[in-house]
Formats: sequence, C-alpha cells, structure tokens
Amino acid sequence: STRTPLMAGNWKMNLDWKQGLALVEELGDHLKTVNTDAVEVAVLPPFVDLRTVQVAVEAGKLPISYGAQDISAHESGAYTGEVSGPMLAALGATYATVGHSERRQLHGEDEQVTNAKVKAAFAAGLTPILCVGEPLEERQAGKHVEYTLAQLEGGIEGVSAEQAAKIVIAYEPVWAIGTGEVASADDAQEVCRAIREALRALHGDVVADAVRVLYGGSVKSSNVVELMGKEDVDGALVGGASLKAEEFAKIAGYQG
Ligand code: G2H
Repeated sequence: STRTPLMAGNWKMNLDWKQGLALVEELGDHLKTVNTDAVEVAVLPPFVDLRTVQVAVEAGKLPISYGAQDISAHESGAYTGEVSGPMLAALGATYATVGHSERRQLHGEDEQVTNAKVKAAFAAGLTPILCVGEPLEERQAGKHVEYTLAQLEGGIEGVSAEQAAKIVIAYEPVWAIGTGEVASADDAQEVCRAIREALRALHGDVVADAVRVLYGGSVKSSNVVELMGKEDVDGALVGGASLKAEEFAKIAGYQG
C-alpha cells in the first residue's frame, strides 16, 4: 500500500522528564540503523515530558514525531488539570491519542467525550490516534467486530471526509493490553480490515485507503513482523516495549 507505517510508543504514566530525555536520545541513536523514510516513528510521552522531547527532537534533528496520550475536549478556560489542543500544537506535537481503553475504563470516558476529543484534536491541527477495541467478553461472544465498529463510528461522528482521511485508528483488543497476550496476526487483520471497510462505507475509497490502522496490545520485536505482514495492519501502538530504546527501534526496523 502507499500508507507509510507508523510505530507509536505509548509511554503511559512512565518516565519523568529526565528519563524521557534519555530514552528519546537513545532512540535517536538506535534509529540511525533504521530506514525512517519507510516507517514513521512516534512517541507519546506524559504531558510533562513533551517540552523536553520537543527540544531534544529539534536539537538532534531526530526522525521522531511525538504527541500526547490524551487531550482536553475544550479549547481553553476553567478546566482544572486539563491540557488543550492548542497547547499541544504549540509544542510541535503531531498526535493526540484519544479514547485509549485505559481512559475509557479507568477515567469513565464515554463515546461522547471521545468524539469531542477527536474534534478538539482536529480543531487544533493535530492528528487524533483514535483507540478502539473490545473487552474479553465481547470477543468470547463473537461480537468483537460489531463492538469495535460501534466505537469507531461513535468516535468519528460528525468528522468530515477530509479530516477522516488524516485520522489514525488503533485497534487494541483490551484483553491483549499489557497482558503479554497478543492477538494473532489473523485476529488483528480481521478487525483492522473491518475498520477500513467501515471507513470506506462512510467516507469512500480515498479515505479508506489513506487511513493508517494500527494494532496495539503487547507488540514486541518478536511478533511485529507477522503483524505487519497483514494487508490492513499499518503499524503498531506499542506500550511496554516502547520504554526500551533498542527494542522499540527494532520494532520500527521490522523490515530489516
Ligand atoms: C496497549 C499498548 C499500547 P502494551 O495499551 O497502547 O500497550 O503494548 O503494553 O500492551
């Protein structure tokens, strides 16, 4: 396909700014052996690390894009503790992660909030990485595709075709997150394909063929090649394995 693969490292609530700086610099070193024209590498640090990452990336001209793990649904004002899209854009961020299952499960973010955050990201010129994926019960009931597509459709409701063409979707089955249990490459392909076909039905071929659909959930250098061999898997959202520079660079360099 013509889609440039994206490997995005979700640091979650790990690494203070000094540790984050060390990781980004080390990652930059390891990426010297990776063809970064053929794969985009991104990190998603905690908010308080973003300024440090910006300075390190600019100073070292590192082939790393970056973004946030969350974004406020609001543009500015009396929203104590929140961080806005314009603030992230001012840091040179490319991405804002929206609707990660940990936000949905642990912070009560529903479909409406997720949709508002997707729109807030676009309004600030950021690319949302919209996370979707089913819990174990839905998978066991054979409802994983239906459940995931409902999250997708709720998440992008009211988004224009022009915006939709830029979005990144991350399929993360909840039962595969941080558990060491990776979905099989065929399972990932099944849902990533269904996501692309749903986008095709909603917004047509141009959008469907442009959007990058990532797989997330216990991705490592040992399973990334098989996942990336699937037609509709355009990259990975990597948690635990993105905290080690050498391992994450190996994931980015999966093409050898
Ligand atoms: C899924 C993933 C990254 P991990 O949450 O978002 O984390 O790779 O640790 O399963």
